[in-house]
Amino acid sequence: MSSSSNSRRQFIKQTGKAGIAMASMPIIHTFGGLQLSQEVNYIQQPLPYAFNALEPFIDAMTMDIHYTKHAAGYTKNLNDACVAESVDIKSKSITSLLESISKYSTKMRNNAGGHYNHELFWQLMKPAPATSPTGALADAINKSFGSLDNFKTAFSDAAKTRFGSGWAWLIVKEKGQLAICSTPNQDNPVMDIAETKGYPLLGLDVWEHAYYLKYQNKRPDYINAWWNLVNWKFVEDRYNAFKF
Ligand code: MN3
Repeated sequence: MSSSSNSRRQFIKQTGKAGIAMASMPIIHTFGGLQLSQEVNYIQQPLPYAFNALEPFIDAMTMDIHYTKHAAGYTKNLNDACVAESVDIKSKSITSLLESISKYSTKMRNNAGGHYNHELFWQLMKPAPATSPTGALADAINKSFGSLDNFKTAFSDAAKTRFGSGWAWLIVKEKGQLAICSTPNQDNPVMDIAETKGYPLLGLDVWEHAYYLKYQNKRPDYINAWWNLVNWKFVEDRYNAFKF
């Protein structure tokens, strides 16, 4: 698939041979004192499905441009900012960078967020997923929001009412409670400057670049369609990474 070879070329271009050895080493990421091993690093990973795999809900051209242009740009600019601002990406996890983002430039904030958010976004969608969560996550959603339908309505409202560009989130806070919030631009709840802080379980990109080709100004139609793609198993795995 072309996305895979593009990513490979980009990976080699960005990191060189030393980067390949580095990427094979496990990077431990922490959040709120917890160690999480499934986090993203500073390299754009291959898209886990074809550009057209999410049709009819998200069209192939949108996925192609979104992944190869917008998201790839955030990753490149993040790496440039890390060089300019002396961030050692071999030792500093992306999560810990986000947790201290107020110490860095606006370029770092926008692109560290853009990189992290998109790497997460690709993984939490898949073609024909299970239509609901199970296990501890299902219990937590029912306890926090009353029902899955109530949760989806509240999350959709957060996405619909985010003015301009941004993201809607389901997060888990340090003491384990779930919450819904939204952030502007490429900010996210991991950042120290976020109004509501937590570990993102689920995030929805409501920038126009995510939906305009197919849905134009109809953001609510995009949001309603997106629920057909949520990879609940992946969301559950993120939730279960917490040991309460
Ligand atoms: Mn986007």
